[in-house]
Amino acid sequence: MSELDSKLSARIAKIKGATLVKSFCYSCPWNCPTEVYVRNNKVVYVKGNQDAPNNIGTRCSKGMASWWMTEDPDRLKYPMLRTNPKGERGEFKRISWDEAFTFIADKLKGIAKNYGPESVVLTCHHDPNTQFYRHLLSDLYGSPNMYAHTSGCEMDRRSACQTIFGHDFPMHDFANSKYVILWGMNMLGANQGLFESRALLEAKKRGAKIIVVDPSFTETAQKATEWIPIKPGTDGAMALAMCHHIISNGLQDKEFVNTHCEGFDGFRDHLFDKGYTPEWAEDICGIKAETIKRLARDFATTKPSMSAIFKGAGYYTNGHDGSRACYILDAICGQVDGPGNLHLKSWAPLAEPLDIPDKAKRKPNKDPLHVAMGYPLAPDLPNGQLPKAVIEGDPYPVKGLFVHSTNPVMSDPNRDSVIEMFKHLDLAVACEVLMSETALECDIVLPETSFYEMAEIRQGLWLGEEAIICQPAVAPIGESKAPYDIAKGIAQKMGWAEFFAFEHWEDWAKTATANLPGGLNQLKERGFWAKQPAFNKLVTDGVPTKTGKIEIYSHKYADQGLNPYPDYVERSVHPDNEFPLQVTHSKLSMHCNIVTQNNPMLMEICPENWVEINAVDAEKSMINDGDMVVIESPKDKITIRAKVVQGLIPGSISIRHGHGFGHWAMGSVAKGKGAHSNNLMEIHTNPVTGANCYNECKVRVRPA
Ligand SMILES: Nc1nc2c(c(=O)[nH]1)N[C@H]1C(S)=C(S)[C@@H](COP(=O)(O)OP(=O)(O)OC[C@H]3O[C@@H](n4cnc5c(=O)[nH]c(N)nc54)[C@H](O)[C@@H]3O)O[C@H]1N2
Ligand SMILES: Nc1nc2c(c(=O)[nH]1)N[C@H]1C(S)=C(S)[C@@H](COP(=O)(O)OP(=O)(O)OC[C@H]3O[C@@H](n4cnc5c(=O)[nH]c(N)nc54)[C@H](O)[C@@H]3O)O[C@H]1N2
Ligand code: SF4
Ligand SMILES: [Mo]
Repeated sequence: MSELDSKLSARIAKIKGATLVKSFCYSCPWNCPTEVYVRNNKVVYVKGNQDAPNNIGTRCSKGMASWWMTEDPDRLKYPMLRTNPKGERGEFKRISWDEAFTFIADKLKGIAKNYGPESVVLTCHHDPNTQFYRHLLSDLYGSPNMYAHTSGCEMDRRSACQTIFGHDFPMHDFANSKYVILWGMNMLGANQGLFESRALLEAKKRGAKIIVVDPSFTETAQKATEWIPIKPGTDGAMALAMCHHIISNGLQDKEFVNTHCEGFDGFRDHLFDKGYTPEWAEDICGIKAETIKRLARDFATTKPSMSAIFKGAGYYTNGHDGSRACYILDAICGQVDGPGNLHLKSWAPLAEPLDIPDKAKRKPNKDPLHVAMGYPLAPDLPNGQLPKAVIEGDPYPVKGLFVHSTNPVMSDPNRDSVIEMFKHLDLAVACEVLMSETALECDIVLPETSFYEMAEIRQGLWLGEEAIICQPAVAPIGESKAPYDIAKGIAQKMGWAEFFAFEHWEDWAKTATANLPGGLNQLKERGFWAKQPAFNKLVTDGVPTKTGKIEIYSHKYADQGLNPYPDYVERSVHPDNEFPLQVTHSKLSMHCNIVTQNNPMLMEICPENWVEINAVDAEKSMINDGDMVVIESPKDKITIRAKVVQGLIPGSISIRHGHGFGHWAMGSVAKGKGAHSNNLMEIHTNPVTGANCYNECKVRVRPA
């Protein structure tokens, strides 16, 4: 028996007599279906759900270590009310749930009376378990301002995808692809669906070409066929030049374009009129015209192929058109929604968990904030603009904020302005598992159950239609409550008890799964429900855009007086003599965002974040590998460890995001580890999509 086998046997022996609960992980947004083994109210083992197509029995290191959530002594255990003025470091006293619900309901009533219900905003990260707060604050209370976190994430590509394909969130069929271009997607470092990472590597083994366009020689670039070290913020120029070369050589898929696309001829004229040639793009992107031409030809002639983008290339003020150009490559080559392409996934037939009758719903009197702020095409709240709205009451007063599983003090740009914002709110509620930096700025902190302690049903992020379930495996820590029970408690104090009548999670879960084949029972038993992906369905049936076609010419843009075709304009911030380096950001493979840094196992492997700096720039600044360095922007400075690397485009640095600041205020493992970069930057918001432009930042670096 190998050492590995014997370890596994020992583990299995340990779980003998344990109960198996089918659930899913949300240590990151990819939600792998999971088997949780529980004995005596303790999680004794976790593994991926063997039958689920998302991860086929596996979990990543973050998922494997996530059981710590159920034992972390720093978890919030009871509701807490602030006792000192905002602006000072938060001090809190323990209160009962009844007091917490009364406090919140009274404040909500006051805000509605004085400013209107539109003045209450909800933001969240792990979006779907927020649905009960949405039922409460939107359907019943009447606020149109129910938002997620997308402006910090893939807002530009989401906007591009909505605009061109009428789809929110495409997946990638790497398994069947022969040629893949990844624009700033580090699939093997910051993993997205585990099946996608695996399929990418298997495609490569089969002989598929993987091209990684990224200023950094990422984990994915290291395994790719070719790394294209592009200058930051110039992907749009390269993608437009590729389109130019494809079209001027007649390599586009003429039949596909004629049948399924709107505005091809105008796009061709636009490219030719503007002179978006490979020669034009060469200096802008730092990529030889010959290389751009070769990639364009290979992409157009090797089928099936895929041009895929996520958030990396979108952290600039020109990210909206850059993302559109990357997807138009797919469109003109007919590489959409077929096997091996960008996949316009269909969604499982899940219903809302609460059935609130229309006559009980309150209609808002004001536009949602993103529209009122001047970003009608934004797929989500331009959250970089939220502090201004709160502080100045512009475009209208914002007085209440619910932050649910999101930590804007750490995650949004310009920490100072986020902290300042909290002073101007009448009601700031944190729904959290730990005392985050944001919770510390709030009036009231509500302890939520972790995903090991609560139920949830949501869409699975696999290629085919998929529903997944999270089931309570262990008892809640302390007095923590699930979102349904918290929303219900507030609803009761508001006089809306009848709409939150369910006693057990299975009751609302039955409503949510009423149309799902096999219903709740089968979902509980298997942990997921999935249907094989249907290829070409959306494209042949017509995509949900205004014209029913793939819109290379964007009617949405034209209707707003914007150029319906993507253009290339330079990003906003450029390094200069005083601040000679361009900031870029990337994630840590052993952590997820601001979620895992109080986990002692992951912190043992990766106790701090760091900055990567090219050897040429490091030598100029007399920085050695492993040194502590000071990064200074015009706004602030941080001290962080440096890694000197060859694989990063000179003139830029790459800051790994996740640690730092007070992190977390009461998290004894995380506290004080690493550095937080989000106060280096001023707020730059993409003018169309409302995305945060974290990389619009110039700095200088010196030894600490
Ligand atoms: N291990 C781990 N996994 C995660 C997460 C995590 O924190 N850790 N977070 C999860 C979340 S919320 C997300 S959104 C995804 C993120 O998944 P990714 O977007 O793949 O992750 P990042 O590391 O942020 O990668 C961004 C890349 O963009 C590159 N980049 C920067 N500027 C440019 C540019 O101008 N052009 C191009 N082409 N590239 C550029 C950066 O160098 C970096 O490699 O990962 C998810 N999974
Ligand atoms: N500089 C820089 N900034 C970035 C990024 C970057 O690469 N660089 N990445 C951006 C991206 S892609 C994203 S998606 C955002 C993410 O930023 P956020 O929206 O802040 O989301 P997370 O960091 O995933 O989660 C934050 C909070 O969720 C809490 N939490 C964890 N699990 C639970 C739970 O089960 N219930 C509840 N109620 N709370 C929970 C954690 O304690 C933590 O405080 O950050 C963005 N900010
Ligand atoms: S990829 Fe995300 S959801 Fe899957 S196991 Fe890892 S942390 Fe959990
Ligand atoms: Mo993200």
